[in-house]
Amino acid sequence: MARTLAALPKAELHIHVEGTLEPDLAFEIAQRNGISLPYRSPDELRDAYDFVDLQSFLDVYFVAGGALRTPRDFHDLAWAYLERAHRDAVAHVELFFDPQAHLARGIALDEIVGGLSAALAEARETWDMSGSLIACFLRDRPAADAMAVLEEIIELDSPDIVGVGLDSTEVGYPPALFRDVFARAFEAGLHRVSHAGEEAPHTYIVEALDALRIERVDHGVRAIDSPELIERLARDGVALTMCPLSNKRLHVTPDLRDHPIRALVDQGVKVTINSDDPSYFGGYIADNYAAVREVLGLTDDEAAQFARTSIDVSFAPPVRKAQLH
Ligand code: ES4
Ligand code: ZN
Repeated sequence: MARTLAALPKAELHIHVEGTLEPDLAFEIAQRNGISLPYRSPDELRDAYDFVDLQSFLDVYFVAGGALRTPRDFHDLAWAYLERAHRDAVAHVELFFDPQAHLARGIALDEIVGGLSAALAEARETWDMSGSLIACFLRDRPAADAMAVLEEIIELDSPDIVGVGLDSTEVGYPPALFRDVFARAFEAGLHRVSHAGEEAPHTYIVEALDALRIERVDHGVRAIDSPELIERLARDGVALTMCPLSNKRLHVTPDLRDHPIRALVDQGVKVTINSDDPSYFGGYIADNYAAVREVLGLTDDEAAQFARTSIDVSFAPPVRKAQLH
């Protein structure tokens, strides 16, 4: 029996928790914290979603994220996302968060992680949804700051934090700047991922593989420009966590018919479909699956293959993966 895309059990592996902050919740949280956002209403915030590139999005994303202060805020944010993801049959999630964005406002790491972890625990109890956290470093800030945060993460020793990532402004901040940070993360037994090849060329992907020893590439759109890299990704089974609606909104691939997802899959690359910052990009994970199905003319079997791949390339323990297959 054909199952709808929203009912396929799937993992979401490229999702920034701050990017799930819907305007109404941003205002509710700002109000209870006595913070005034530089927009008069949720609608006015929504009107600012007129992005021309990654930076114009990040500017709004960090301002709205400024409403978040307390463990309860982080809990409520993650919980709203998890409830929404459950409706799209997300059975496993690896939530990105940006500790530096919040530490800079005087919030402690254990307050951020405490709130997020409480929401993950509730999702586990309520729907048997598994989940973990990936702490992302802001690549446009000094590597020494990232290293200091990494030491705090290692010290905190949260069972929920399974890995580290690299995000924010890409062009001009090549992966190798973070070589030592990722070496330390490797040594501490943390998984490693990085945004690469979203706005910067395919060479950033190669550099992230070589210098950071990443296990998955977030976005990786520009891999399509290098046959050699495509072959390497396919051979080594390094997955790409792609986000078609994000790429459309940020003008990475303005016309989804030009998205490289199909060409990469056809050449043997493991590709997953994710929502990135769904509050900002006009769709949660099933909407991203639907967009891909529509432009690429996917069959139900092909759509189901994306969902299976997402579970396969997740960092869930093998016993959990076996349950989900
Ligand atoms: C992001 Cl789409 C994207 N790219 C890079 N960094 C990010 N942080 C949140 N969303
Ligand atoms: Zn992202």
